[in-house]
Amino acid sequence: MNKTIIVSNRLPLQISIQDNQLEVTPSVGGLATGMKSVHAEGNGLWVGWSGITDEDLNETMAAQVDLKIKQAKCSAVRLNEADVADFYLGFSNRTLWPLFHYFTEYTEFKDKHWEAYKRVNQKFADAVLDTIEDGDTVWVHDYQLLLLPALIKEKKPEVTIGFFLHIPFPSYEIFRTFPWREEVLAGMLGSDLLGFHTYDYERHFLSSVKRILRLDVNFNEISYYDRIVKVDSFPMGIDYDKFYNSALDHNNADTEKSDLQKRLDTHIEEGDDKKFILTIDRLDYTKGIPNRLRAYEHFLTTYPEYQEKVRLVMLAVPSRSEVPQYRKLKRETDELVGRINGAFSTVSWTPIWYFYRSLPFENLIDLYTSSDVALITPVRDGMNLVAKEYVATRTRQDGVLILSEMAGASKEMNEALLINPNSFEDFATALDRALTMPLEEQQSRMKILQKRLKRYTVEKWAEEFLKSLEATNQMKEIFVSKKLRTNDIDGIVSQYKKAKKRLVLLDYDGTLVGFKNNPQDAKPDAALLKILDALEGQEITSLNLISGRDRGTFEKWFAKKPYNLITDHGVWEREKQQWNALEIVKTEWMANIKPILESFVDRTPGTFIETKEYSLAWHYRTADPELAQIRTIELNTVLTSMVSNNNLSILKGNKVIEIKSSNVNKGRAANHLFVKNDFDFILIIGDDWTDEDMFEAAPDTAITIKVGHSKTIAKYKIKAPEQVRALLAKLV
Ligand code: GDG
Repeated sequence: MNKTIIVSNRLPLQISIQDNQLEVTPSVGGLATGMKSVHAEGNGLWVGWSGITDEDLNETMAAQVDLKIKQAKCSAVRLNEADVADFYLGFSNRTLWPLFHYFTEYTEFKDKHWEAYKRVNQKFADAVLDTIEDGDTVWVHDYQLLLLPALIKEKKPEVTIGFFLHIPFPSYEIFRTFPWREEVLAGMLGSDLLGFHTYDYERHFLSSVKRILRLDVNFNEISYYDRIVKVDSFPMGIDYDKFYNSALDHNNADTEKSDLQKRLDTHIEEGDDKKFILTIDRLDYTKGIPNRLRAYEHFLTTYPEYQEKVRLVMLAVPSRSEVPQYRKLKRETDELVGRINGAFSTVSWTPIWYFYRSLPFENLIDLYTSSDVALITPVRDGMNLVAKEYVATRTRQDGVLILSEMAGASKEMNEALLINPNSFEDFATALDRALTMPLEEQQSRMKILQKRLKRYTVEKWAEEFLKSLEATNQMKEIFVSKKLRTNDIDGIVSQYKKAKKRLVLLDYDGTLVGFKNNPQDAKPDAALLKILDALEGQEITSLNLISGRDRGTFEKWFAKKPYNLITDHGVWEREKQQWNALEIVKTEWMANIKPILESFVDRTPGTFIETKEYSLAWHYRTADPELAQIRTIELNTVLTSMVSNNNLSILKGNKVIEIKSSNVNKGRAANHLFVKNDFDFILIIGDDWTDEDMFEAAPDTAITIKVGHSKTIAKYKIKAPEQVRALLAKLV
């Protein structure tokens, strides 16, 4: 039976050891709730760290912990103190967390931390690979495990992998500063589906993929070697009923009041104009706490009528206090609260009630239900679930949510009062508006907010993600139908060995060598020449390299090699070191087209013209991908009107547009080879559009192979030049 494996840095369990007694309780966080049914299903499994380092467990205790974890359908990844210091507190929380939240000044780039990040991601991969089988699904969570998808995919290409990032993905301008940007993107692209909270994060990710890895992106699908990676946004929800029902329960007259509630009530009972403004966050610099305090001070100064009436109840939950910036933030927060309370307090009124601790769930509900306004103003936040939880607890649909535009949640909570958290003015006017908002308006806003949250819960979020992940499988089936598998390769090799007269036609760029920024750098390397020499050395094999390259380049590269060469898309053939023209082609048109291409080069940095004997090619591999996309459309329009009169055709290659005579193509050139001899084995390998002509012209018995994933009439698909070389090596 296929299973779903959930992977996150921490297991959804709280483990404590006191006096050698082990206690394991399930955690109640949002993620654990969302995953509950997925995890409970069949032989579902959750892989993660227990929260206890190796050093803190003796062998007997470790075995007991493992057993308890196993009983909870989990599997533990063991981490030692060095892992926690360098991988978790180091790379995860001093590099990725600040960088992805735009805190570049806090971001550290340390090789030691990066090494630990790779090492620990490998530990997670080993734990997953230990239990995974073909047909299983893996769902990886968050920024601590960005390399994991590729580590799994590499070993188990047949499993389906989803990844969800809970924090923002920063814009390209930020991400490009990251020294390990290529590795991290490649790690994420091991997934079949990548999920983000908002469309903006998705857009930023795609932009980095296009600009840094130079991959083709079609809407939200990335072409990655022989696979398609889908990217989408899935805004995470909450367990709505849990919050709503707890609030109902709390508001019930029969429910006994907590000490906290009694304390809150003393303020509320002072009069109708006494209001609570609530803020709840982990004490994290991304949450904008000091700024919020200063803005509150500004509000009390500009609207003095609220003094002695409103109270800011601030719950700051201790977090990552081993990281220096968090300790600094704690000091700054303490000082600010002290200063503001010192400056404004009266005998009967303190403007800020500050709790630095984690409260039990019941007290959280006390705070949510007692507050007239929730002031949620992070400077950057992936989503922010507190904002959603506040809304869910407003059973009478009163109350106002003030929400920062910088929280992912703001994208779907338009009925909140949205503010820019850097503007004190925005803060003050929004607070005044919230505190004076008529009940009807509060209710009409709250109703709309609740409706959406009730529908798109955390369970629904998980369900939608998994549905979409499942759909990538169907897409994959179409793609993998042509995938060249080990048994196909064995068949080809055996047919090859039995044949008496063989014809091998190989395209060059993108087939035998990968693309280079400068086409002249794609010279054949020693390993390639060795394979080609060996093929050429077989008397019954006719080896032909067939390319759009100009004959000058091929003559230079293969001067001393006896291979047959066909260049310029089939204009020239070199046979037994003699060049012959296969076609008579005109070139007068070049003088008219070249100035047009030059004007495109001038306006599109990074592009250049390759002037061949019979064609002109405009290369845009190193141009800005978005600008290049616009320019290719423009160029196509300009050229289309000119080519028909001149019997020319436009070829759209891999990051190149080429204009050449219509009567020349690789199909015609290949035809001329097919009839030359009585071949009983024909192998044709190519990677782009121009090679489709060869595949089409080939006899039915020919073995045609396309490099890459895109649509083809070839019989098979292969991943990349390395795999082509490996196949050819089996023929020699
Ligand atoms: C990351 C992203 C994204 C808070 N104090 C107490 C307490 N909480 C609970 C809240 C809420 C959760 O903690 C906090 O979630 P947030 O979403 O607000 O923030 P992060 O911890 O930064 O989470 C964030 C999230 O991942 C999910 O993808 O939204 O953007 O940064 O559920 O209720 N719970 C209890 N006592 C407390 O004192 N029991």
